[in-house]
Amino acid sequence: MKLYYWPKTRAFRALWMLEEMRVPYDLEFVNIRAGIQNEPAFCRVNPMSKLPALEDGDVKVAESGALLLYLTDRYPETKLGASPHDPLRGRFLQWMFFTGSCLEPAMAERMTGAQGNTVSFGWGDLARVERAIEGALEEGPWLLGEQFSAADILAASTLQIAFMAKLIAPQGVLFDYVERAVARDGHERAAAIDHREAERLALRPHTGAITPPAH
Ligand SMILES: N[C@@H](CCC(=O)N[C@@H](CS)C(=O)NCC(=O)O)C(=O)O
Repeated sequence: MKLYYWPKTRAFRALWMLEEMRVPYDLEFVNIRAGIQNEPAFCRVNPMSKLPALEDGDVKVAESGALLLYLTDRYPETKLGASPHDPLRGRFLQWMFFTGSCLEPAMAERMTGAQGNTVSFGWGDLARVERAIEGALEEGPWLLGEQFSAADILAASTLQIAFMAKLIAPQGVLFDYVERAVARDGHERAAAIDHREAERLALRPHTGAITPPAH
């Protein structure tokens, strides 16, 4: 299994997921600063020319929510999802879609300072998005209650960016949630890899499509 990756990008979500699952994978480095994502070879993997993307045998999947969902179905024994017969499946799918369709656009809107129409815009606004996540966290430490899932990887890694970008004040239920998530071993392993590769690639910023990882 091959993860198309570049450090300090949304590919971190997939890296975190793979480290939580502890399944074998290879990193395929796509230098988005050098425009390698626009080369035809990578466009065949993701027509949007964006990271992350995954290749698993004949399967190609991009869009971080879809990619993480693919992995939960592929490796159900890692228990980072909810199977179609699990009563949590509905809520699981809801939160898997939530980051890309509500949290991220609401953050982007807040970043631009634009005043949106909260009724017709699918994400409402950032305050509504925050309330929705806070409400879910009343039931337990994670979005599905006691069970940590891929949906938490998507939401927590994105909220972390919201705190760093000062879009949300770093306090309260959401901040505690992110702190819990990033304290997990899987996150620590992924963060160490991301940091190592960022350092290594900063030394050679004009590398090409494929850069072997450091061993
Ligand atoms: N909706 C996509 C967004 C992915 C995305 O925007 N990735 C950025 C890096 S954080 C990227 O690859 N940008 C390269 C480009 O747009 O050319 C997802 O969730 O996977």
